Amino acid sequence: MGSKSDWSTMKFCSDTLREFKIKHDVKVISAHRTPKRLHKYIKSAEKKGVEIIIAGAGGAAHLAGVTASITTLPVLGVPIESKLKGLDSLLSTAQMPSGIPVGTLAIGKAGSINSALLAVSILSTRYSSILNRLRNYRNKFEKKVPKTPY
Ligand code: RP5
Repeated sequence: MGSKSDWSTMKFCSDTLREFKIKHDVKVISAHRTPKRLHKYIKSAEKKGVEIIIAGAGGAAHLAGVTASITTLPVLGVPIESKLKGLDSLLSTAQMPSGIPVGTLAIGKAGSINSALLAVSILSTRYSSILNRLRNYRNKFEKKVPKTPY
Protein backbone atom coordinates (compact mmCIF):
# COMPACT_ATOMS: atom_id res chain seq x y z
CA MET A 1 0.00 0.00 0.00
CA GLY A 2 1.09 3.55 -0.70
CA SER A 3 0.93 4.79 2.89
CA LYS A 4 0.52 3.63 6.45
CA SER A 5 -2.82 5.47 6.32
CA ASP A 6 -4.06 2.87 3.78
CA TRP A 7 -3.76 0.05 6.31
CA SER A 8 -7.21 0.65 7.83
CA THR A 9 -8.60 -0.33 4.41
CA MET A 10 -5.99 -2.86 3.31
CA LYS A 11 -6.19 -4.85 6.54
CA PHE A 12 -9.45 -6.31 5.22
CA CYS A 13 -7.49 -7.70 2.29
CA SER A 14 -4.87 -9.15 4.59
CA ASP A 15 -7.52 -10.64 6.91
CA THR A 16 -9.26 -12.27 3.95
CA LEU A 17 -6.00 -13.71 2.61
CA ARG A 18 -5.27 -15.07 6.07
CA GLU A 19 -8.73 -16.67 6.17
CA PHE A 20 -7.73 -18.58 3.02
CA LYS A 21 -4.28 -19.38 4.44
CA ILE A 22 -2.54 -17.43 1.67
CA LYS A 23 0.97 -16.37 2.66
CA HIS A 24 1.48 -12.70 1.85
CA ASP A 25 3.73 -9.72 2.43
CA VAL A 26 2.30 -6.48 3.82
CA LYS A 27 4.39 -3.45 2.84
CA VAL A 28 4.17 0.32 2.68
CA ILE A 29 5.69 1.29 -0.66
CA SER A 30 4.82 4.45 -2.54
CA ALA A 31 5.27 4.94 -6.27
CA HIS A 32 5.91 8.64 -5.59
CA ARG A 33 7.61 8.73 -2.24
CA THR A 34 9.68 5.54 -2.30
CA PRO A 35 10.27 4.58 -5.95
CA LYS A 36 13.57 2.81 -5.16
CA ARG A 37 11.81 0.67 -2.55
CA LEU A 38 9.19 -0.25 -5.15
CA HIS A 39 11.74 -1.47 -7.70
CA LYS A 40 13.69 -3.36 -5.03
CA TYR A 41 10.57 -5.03 -3.63
CA ILE A 42 9.27 -6.14 -7.03
CA LYS A 43 12.63 -7.70 -7.92
CA SER A 44 12.75 -9.59 -4.64
CA ALA A 45 9.07 -10.61 -4.93
CA GLU A 46 9.65 -12.11 -8.37
CA LYS A 47 12.71 -13.99 -7.07
CA LYS A 48 10.92 -15.46 -4.10
CA GLY A 49 7.94 -16.66 -6.15
CA VAL A 50 5.23 -14.13 -5.34
CA GLU A 51 2.37 -14.88 -7.75
CA ILE A 52 0.09 -11.86 -7.49
CA ILE A 53 0.56 -8.29 -6.31
CA ILE A 54 -2.28 -6.31 -4.72
CA ALA A 55 -1.67 -2.57 -4.62
CA GLY A 56 -3.86 -0.26 -2.56
CA ALA A 57 -3.37 3.48 -3.00
CA GLY A 58 -5.32 6.70 -2.79
CA GLY A 59 -5.45 10.12 -4.42
CA ALA A 60 -3.23 10.28 -7.51
CA ALA A 61 -2.93 6.53 -7.11
CA HIS A 62 -0.12 5.39 -9.39
CA LEU A 63 1.09 2.49 -7.30
CA ALA A 64 -0.79 -0.29 -9.09
CA GLY A 65 -0.03 1.07 -12.56
CA VAL A 66 3.66 1.64 -11.91
CA THR A 67 3.91 -1.79 -10.30
CA ALA A 68 2.26 -3.38 -13.33
CA SER A 69 4.72 -1.57 -15.61
CA ILE A 70 7.69 -3.11 -13.78
CA THR A 71 6.50 -6.72 -13.48
CA THR A 72 4.60 -9.25 -15.58
CA LEU A 73 2.90 -10.60 -12.45
CA PRO A 74 -0.84 -9.92 -12.31
CA VAL A 75 -1.50 -6.67 -10.42
CA LEU A 76 -4.80 -5.99 -8.65
CA GLY A 77 -5.51 -2.39 -7.64
CA VAL A 78 -7.56 -1.21 -4.68
CA PRO A 79 -8.59 2.48 -4.82
CA ILE A 80 -8.44 3.88 -1.28
CA GLU A 81 -11.08 6.38 -0.13
CA SER A 82 -9.74 9.92 -0.32
CA LYS A 83 -10.81 13.56 0.02
CA LEU A 84 -12.68 13.03 -3.26
CA LYS A 85 -14.36 9.92 -1.81
CA GLY A 86 -11.96 7.69 -3.73
CA LEU A 87 -13.09 8.72 -7.20
CA ASP A 88 -9.62 10.11 -7.93
CA SER A 89 -8.08 6.84 -6.67
CA LEU A 90 -10.50 4.76 -8.73
CA LEU A 91 -9.84 6.62 -11.96
CA SER A 92 -6.09 6.76 -11.55
CA THR A 93 -5.98 3.03 -10.79
CA ALA A 94 -8.48 1.85 -13.41
CA GLN A 95 -7.86 4.15 -16.35
CA MET A 96 -4.66 2.54 -17.57
CA PRO A 97 -3.86 3.17 -21.22
CA SER A 98 -3.75 -0.06 -23.26
CA GLY A 99 -0.68 -2.24 -22.83
CA ILE A 100 -0.21 -2.39 -19.06
CA PRO A 101 -3.32 -3.70 -17.28
CA VAL A 102 -4.37 -3.29 -13.66
CA GLY A 103 -7.30 -5.39 -12.44
CA THR A 104 -9.13 -2.70 -10.50
CA LEU A 105 -11.55 -3.44 -7.66
CA ALA A 106 -14.14 -1.24 -5.94
CA ILE A 107 -13.25 1.76 -3.74
CA GLY A 108 -12.44 1.06 -0.10
CA LYS A 109 -13.32 -1.92 2.09
CA ALA A 110 -15.33 -3.85 -0.52
CA GLY A 111 -12.48 -3.54 -3.02
CA SER A 112 -9.97 -4.54 -0.40
CA ILE A 113 -11.86 -7.74 0.46
CA ASN A 114 -12.59 -8.48 -3.18
CA SER A 115 -8.96 -8.02 -4.20
CA ALA A 116 -8.10 -10.87 -1.86
CA LEU A 117 -11.01 -12.99 -3.12
CA LEU A 118 -9.98 -12.38 -6.73
CA ALA A 119 -6.40 -13.34 -5.89
CA VAL A 120 -7.75 -16.50 -4.24
CA SER A 121 -9.80 -17.23 -7.35
CA ILE A 122 -6.76 -16.79 -9.63
CA LEU A 123 -4.66 -19.04 -7.39
CA SER A 124 -7.47 -21.62 -7.24
CA THR A 125 -6.89 -22.43 -10.93
CA ARG A 126 -3.48 -23.75 -9.91
CA TYR A 127 -3.88 -25.07 -6.35
CA SER A 128 -6.65 -27.54 -5.57
CA SER A 129 -6.48 -26.87 -1.81
CA ILE A 130 -7.26 -23.19 -2.47
CA LEU A 131 -10.07 -24.16 -4.84
CA ASN A 132 -11.61 -26.29 -2.08
CA ARG A 133 -11.42 -23.40 0.39
CA LEU A 134 -12.99 -21.03 -2.13
CA ARG A 135 -15.84 -23.47 -2.86
CA ASN A 136 -16.41 -23.88 0.87
CA TYR A 137 -16.45 -20.08 1.34
CA ARG A 138 -18.96 -19.62 -1.49
CA ASN A 139 -21.28 -22.30 -0.06
CA LYS A 140 -21.23 -20.68 3.37
CA PHE A 141 -21.55 -17.22 1.84
CA GLU A 142 -24.81 -18.04 0.07
CA LYS A 143 -26.28 -19.43 3.29
CA LYS A 144 -25.50 -16.14 5.07
CA VAL A 145 -27.74 -14.13 2.71
CA PRO A 146 -31.27 -13.91 4.18
CA LYS A 147 -34.15 -14.91 1.94
CA THR A 148 -36.34 -12.01 3.12
CA PRO A 149 -35.38 -8.44 4.14
CA TYR A 150 -37.12 -8.54 7.55
C1 RP5 B 1 -1.19 7.79 -1.44
O1 RP5 B 1 -1.50 8.99 -0.82
C2 RP5 B 1 -1.42 6.74 -0.39
O2 RP5 B 1 -1.77 5.53 -1.00
C3 RP5 B 1 -2.53 7.31 0.47
O3 RP5 B 1 -3.80 6.73 0.14
C4 RP5 B 1 -2.54 8.77 0.10
C5 RP5 B 1 -2.36 9.66 1.31
O4 RP5 B 1 -1.19 9.28 1.98
P1 RP5 B 1 -0.82 9.96 3.37
O5 RP5 B 1 -0.65 11.41 3.13
O6 RP5 B 1 -1.94 9.64 4.33
O7 RP5 B 1 0.47 9.28 3.80
O8 RP5 B 1 0.12 7.76 -1.92
